[in-house]
Amino acid sequence: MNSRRLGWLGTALVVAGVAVLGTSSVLGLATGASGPNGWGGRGMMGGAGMMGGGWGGRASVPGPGESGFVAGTPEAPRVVRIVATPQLRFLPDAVTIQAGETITFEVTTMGPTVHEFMVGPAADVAADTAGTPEVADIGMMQTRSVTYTFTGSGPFAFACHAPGHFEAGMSGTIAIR
Ligand SMILES: [Cu+2]
Repeated sequence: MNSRRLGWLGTALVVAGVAVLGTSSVLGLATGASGPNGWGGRGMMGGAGMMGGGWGGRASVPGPGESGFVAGTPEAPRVVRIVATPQLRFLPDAVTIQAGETITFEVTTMGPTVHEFMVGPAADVAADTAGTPEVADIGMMQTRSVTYTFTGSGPFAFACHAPGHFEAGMSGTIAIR
């Protein structure tokens, strides 16, 4: 086996590893999102390894109606983690908040498609209005965060405005409990 072949094999193994990692992470998120303790820290990720101590190993924070819920404030925002997928979807695509809460959205891109994350009044989010809070250029396995205070009764929403993504359905809803 020559060195060129070894190089190819190495690349293939890395790609396979990312694919497995991505699948298990998304499954873990989908499963844990329904429980009060979240999905972090107990799954296959183990909080270390390839993620380098990133979002994979951290516990999520209870939301409204879940035991241990603490409303986010400007001084101590509540953290909501969202995965952006190559299928042009957010997981989860529905987030529940308490009126007036301050939330820090930590958005991680899973897969090679670069995403954006905009949050605010639903009409502004739908129209991609300039000045609406947003993080852009979230590359594969990168996490970017944006903090927003939900003042008023809404409606609020979030969306990705990378070309074609919103039109393909890459958006999410905010429910006020
Ligand atoms: Cu996107």
